[in-house]
Amino acid sequence: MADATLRKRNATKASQSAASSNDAEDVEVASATSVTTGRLAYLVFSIIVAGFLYMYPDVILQLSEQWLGSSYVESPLPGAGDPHAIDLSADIGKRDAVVEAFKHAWLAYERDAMGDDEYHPISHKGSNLTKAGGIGYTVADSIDTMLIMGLDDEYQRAKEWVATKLSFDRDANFNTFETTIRVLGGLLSAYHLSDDPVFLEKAVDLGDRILTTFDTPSGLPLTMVNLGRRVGVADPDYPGLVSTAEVATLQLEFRYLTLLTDDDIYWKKAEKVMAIIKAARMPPGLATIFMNYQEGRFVPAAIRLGSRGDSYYEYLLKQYLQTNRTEHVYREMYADTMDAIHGHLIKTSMNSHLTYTAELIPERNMNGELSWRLTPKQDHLVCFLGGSLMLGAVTTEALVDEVPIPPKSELLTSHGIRDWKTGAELIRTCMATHETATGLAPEIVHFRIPSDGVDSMLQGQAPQDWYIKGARPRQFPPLDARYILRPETVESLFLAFRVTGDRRYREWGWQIFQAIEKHCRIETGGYASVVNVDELPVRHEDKMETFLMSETLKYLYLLFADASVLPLSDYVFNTEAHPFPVFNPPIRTGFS
Ligand code: DMJ
Repeated sequence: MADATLRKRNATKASQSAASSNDAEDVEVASATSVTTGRLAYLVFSIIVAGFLYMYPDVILQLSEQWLGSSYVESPLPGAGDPHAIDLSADIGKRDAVVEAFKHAWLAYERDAMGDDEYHPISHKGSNLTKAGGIGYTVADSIDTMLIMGLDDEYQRAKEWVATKLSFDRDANFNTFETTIRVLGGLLSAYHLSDDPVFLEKAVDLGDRILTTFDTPSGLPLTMVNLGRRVGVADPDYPGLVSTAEVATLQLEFRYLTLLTDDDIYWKKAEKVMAIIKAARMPPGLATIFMNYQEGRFVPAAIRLGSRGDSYYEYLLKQYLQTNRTEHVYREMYADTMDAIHGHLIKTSMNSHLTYTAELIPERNMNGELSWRLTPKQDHLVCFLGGSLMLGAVTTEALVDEVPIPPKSELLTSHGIRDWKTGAELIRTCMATHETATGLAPEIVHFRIPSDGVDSMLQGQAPQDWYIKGARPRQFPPLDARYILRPETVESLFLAFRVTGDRRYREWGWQIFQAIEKHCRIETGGYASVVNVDELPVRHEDKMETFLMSETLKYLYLLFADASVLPLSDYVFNTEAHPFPVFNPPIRTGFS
């Protein structure tokens, strides 16, 4: 109504001025015509430019970058450090301290439990995953770290064990995903780094046994494999289901196996999973953590970057990088996914504005209608994402082939800048979760939201930004309070350091290393998990996870090593930190 009145008043005013001067009107009409023509041309031009910008923003940015050249004002990326102070050379003292830690872990294992799947450093014992005997879970997972660190004596003994004792002829059920990422991945990396055929022989034997898990109506692999009987086995705890991360984190390993054997069966089975996921996706980019393996579709379940989701996201990027950025389908899937994550899951905490990823939990009302509840919970597992986003920004969203170190914002697309910022902020958040009594981060944190009730529960002692759910003074700590020697934060620090050269990431990595040394190191040998990161003196759990030697100490070593060791331009790391070389695909690949 107000608008109509206003328009009417303007029209009256215009007709009044027109009636008062006809000569002037002609002139004005003539000039109005030329103004109208000019405006129309301008409008059409603007629409074309806007349309082009909308469709090809990166081309425009690239052209302007080339045109403006070095005179273009460089804007620094947050978290990229000072471009004049980068130093990618080794910090020898710290690097060697990590080697010493690795030896402390390995030699204790070798002394007490050589060949057993797992190690218990307090009781000085080993154990196997099943009664049928070990499958080299710890040995295979550790060999490439020895090769990278130059520990030749340890390597020779481990290789001898693989050559003479390792057998997969075990009539028992093993987790498909864990066996692939730790044992198959470890053997493949060991083969690449040593060129010793024994590792490839064992890898092919294991790969062939795992291949049987893909024999399902959809092609999604089953959760377990009976290695001795060569048959896939469904998970009785989740009938009809497989977890998304588990089926979508076998691809780097199986594709590399095809490259090494010239047998494309491994590639095809692994790629089929990705095609199923692409076709089955819910709103673009979103994936729940469970799929139905009969029908190859997602089922209502949590959506998160943490457990059962994490490495699905990691491998989207890494599949694109593994084949030298030639398979654009993965770049597109990755881009959709990062958009969805930013649209639905990235949040900031109430007080210090820490960036974190929330989870979406499905709920049904009385009428069976589905809705999604946002939960401010973040697993430590999510801490891989910070470094991964920064790496993704400078590879999938780069406007030039090789982005310099540190990158300039002008060389990234707007999505690249977004991902970079989120990545750098997520690392800051993961470091904030290390602000505990031990300096170690808990397994799971919750971020504060107004309705969490924590203020009244902890009367006056409520934390500002995050807390460990269920932790109460003088009570047995919840599982969320543990630190089990996980690598994800140091993995991100390694990636962030490699793409920035900013020594702050090394300083943070050193802090974490020192906390591990202080609270997890067992004097008689090995390292143990901590039951509560907020309790001093610490209580240990008698277990040294295999990923301490394959991931945590490897990433720490690489963080302090010269950046020419396993450069990110030539290598992708599987989710257990086993490096595979980047290659051009040997067969026609990709799906749409
Ligand atoms: C590792 O086995 C792998 O990194 C996996 O993707 C997630 N969990 C552990 C380490 O925390």
